[in-house]
Amino acid sequence: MSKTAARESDVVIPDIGEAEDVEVIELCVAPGDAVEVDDPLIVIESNKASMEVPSPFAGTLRGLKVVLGDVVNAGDVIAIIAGEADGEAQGAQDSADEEPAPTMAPSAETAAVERAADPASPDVSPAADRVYAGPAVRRLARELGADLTAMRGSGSRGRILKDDVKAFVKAMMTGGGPAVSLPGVPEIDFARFGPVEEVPLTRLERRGGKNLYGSWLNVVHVTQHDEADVTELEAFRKSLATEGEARGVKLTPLPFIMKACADNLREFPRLNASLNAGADGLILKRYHHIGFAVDTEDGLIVPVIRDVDQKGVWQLAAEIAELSAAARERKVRPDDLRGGCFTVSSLGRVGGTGFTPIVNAPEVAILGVGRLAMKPVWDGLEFRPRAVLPLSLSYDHRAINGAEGGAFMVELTRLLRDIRRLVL
Ligand code: CAO
Repeated sequence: MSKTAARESDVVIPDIGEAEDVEVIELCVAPGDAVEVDDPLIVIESNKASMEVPSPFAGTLRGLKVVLGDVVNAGDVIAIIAGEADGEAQGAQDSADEEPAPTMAPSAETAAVERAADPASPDVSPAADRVYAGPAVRRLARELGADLTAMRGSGSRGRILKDDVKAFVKAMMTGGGPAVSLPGVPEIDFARFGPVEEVPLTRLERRGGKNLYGSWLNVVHVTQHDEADVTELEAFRKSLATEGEARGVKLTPLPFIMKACADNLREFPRLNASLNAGADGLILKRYHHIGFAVDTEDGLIVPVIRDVDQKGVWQLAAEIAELSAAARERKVRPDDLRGGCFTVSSLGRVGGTGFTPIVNAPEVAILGVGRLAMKPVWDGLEFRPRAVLPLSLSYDHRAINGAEGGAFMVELTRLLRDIRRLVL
């Protein structure tokens, strides 16, 4: 076997001028990769500039001796390459046991490629650090506000080229995607810190997550909290328990809440609306279909009850029971999941005194219901035990201003305090 074939050589950081303690900001290759002479191995960055450290010879990368964030200096070993290296390789230090260790060629000849650091434009996100692109391409992407992690590179081994950035930006400009890039979240190998188990999300959870993410990014959320004194409502509801048994319908607070919401939406039509496509007008709906969140084994489903304002509480209770059973058995019809104007998300049976529900876009408002509790309430003369229901209204601030959101809540709590008002 020839010596050169079996040779393993260290690659070291070449002369980098006066720079010291520079950070490794990108790993361009992984162990097992075939590398050619001048292929970038890592990218390092000082206060003033960043540069690629190219491979001084061709071969197979045996391993990297640095990780992202490491601080390195000239002469530090960064990688081991096996293959076609010979004794004249520049920037390499032989590590094969039987070979003498050649010194590093100090390097005016280094092919390190510099780019100016741009203090006004902080560097790419941790996710972007993992993309395979050179400094010039990174700079171009930064200048154009393009997200390198969202691009596919057309260069060798998926390397992102300037043309890829330009094509990506062109696609964005012509409606192919979002006009701004979003910062990513660092990917972490949690197994480094302790035992972990990965479980897949269900299809329903993935779809729901996508909708929630869309709402989170597009809706200008405000959440307003209030409490309704439902002492009388609860007494009335409990008084109907025997009748409910006879009817085969279980009466929980939810149908009363939905009924009160529908009634209130008639008074506050801007909460029963959607923004138009240009977000410069409101589509007011003259119907009052209300969705309610159902917690199923596979994730959340939101069936919609039609014309809630025109139905009685018994009928609403029966439809809630029917639709939530269908949702849990995954038998709900697609039509029962469409057409909602407003959503109620009740965590009453679970607990909690308030939460910030995410608007079920393109609706503009959602009511979160907490667990009712007995509380001492001051009636002007003394504290009295009252059944108090926590409510949280989230809405799209582009469609609804705070005064209107507040007024909706005041009126809703008034209706729930005295549900006789629902017949007025
Ligand atoms: N405070 C206190 N108790 C409440 C309550 C409240 N706000 N709301 C309901 N309860 C009680 C009910 O009266 C019932 O009591 P009993 O068993 O003693 O009769 C019990 O909690 C269970 O009620 P339920 O859940 O069967 O019925 P519901 O009409 O309140 O709700 C449904 C139906 C489908 C909405 C509910 O089962 C559900 O899935 N909720 C979860 C929704 C969810 O996960 N939302 C979060 C989404 S993230 O935005």
